[in-house]
Amino acid sequence: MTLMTLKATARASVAVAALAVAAGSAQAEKWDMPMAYAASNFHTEMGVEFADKVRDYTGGAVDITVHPGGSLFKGGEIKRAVQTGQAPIGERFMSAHANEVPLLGWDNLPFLATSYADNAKLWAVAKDQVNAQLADQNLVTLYTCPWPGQGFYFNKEVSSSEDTQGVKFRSYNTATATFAEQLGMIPVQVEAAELSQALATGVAEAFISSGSTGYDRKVWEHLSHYYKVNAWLPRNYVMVNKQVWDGLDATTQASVQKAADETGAACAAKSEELANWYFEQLEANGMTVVDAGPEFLAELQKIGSTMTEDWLAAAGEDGQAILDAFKAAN
Ligand code: PCA
Repeated sequence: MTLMTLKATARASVAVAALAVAAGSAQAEKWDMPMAYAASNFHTEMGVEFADKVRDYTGGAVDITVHPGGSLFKGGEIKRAVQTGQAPIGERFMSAHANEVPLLGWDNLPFLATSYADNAKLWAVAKDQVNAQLADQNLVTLYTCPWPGQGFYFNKEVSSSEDTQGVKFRSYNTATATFAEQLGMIPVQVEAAELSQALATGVAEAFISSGSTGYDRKVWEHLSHYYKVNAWLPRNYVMVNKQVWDGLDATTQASVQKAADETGAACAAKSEELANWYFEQLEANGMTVVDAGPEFLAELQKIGSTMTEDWLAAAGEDGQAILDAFKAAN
């Protein structure tokens, strides 16, 4: 170590000590953070990076431990755990909660915002209302991060809904269950963490997702075809219990938010960077990865318009306002 770096390190330690003193004798906040997806998934890796940044920027005052893959709470339990304070912080797929709070399906609208840039624009116009509704749920949103575009996995070639009749389909929220039904499929909701098992046991034989989840779950062991549709880019969000958040002083809140803003931006960039790489991995493992054919796509688009209408009916004026603002921004 050079004298310069020694000095810098010493200064940094003093700064950390000073912060600890400034925070009085308050104990470091130790937060367990349940996350829903695989440890090796980019969302989770970014969650770990977020925890590191928070530790750094708060001078150790907030110390987050990430628990991936639904290991602490299952994906479907994470939001409730954070709402009720069983976990101070957590991460989950936002549109999974659209059955309770319809507005949270804002990112699940087929063929509306299919590029990362458009998805960012859509979030920009949806953010305030979505966050307000989450605040009503006792949650403070720290950052969100998009998955790559959604397409269909099957164990055979599919060119139209003639091929999908009676297929057992793994859905991840109410909207995708409806989507499946309109294609004559039989939906069953399964967590990403349990997807490999569902495919292995025949509980499901098709699903909608990104290349990312197919890769994480090694679905080439069970399925043969991926149809790129890029129907939407749904987001995960990292949320904190409101009382826990309100218990932090303003400086600590600002430091955590800075870490969150940086992580949200880095995570979206990572998602975009990996989107095609995932397809390459599916192909390298023997899957056929192609664009959905014109007949299938036309059917999906038709069903997509119904899904948007259903969402608007459920989300009401707030939903319409988001759509209008998005269109005005384009
Ligand atoms: N993967 C998650 C949500 C969206 C995605 O791409 C899943 O399939 O559960």
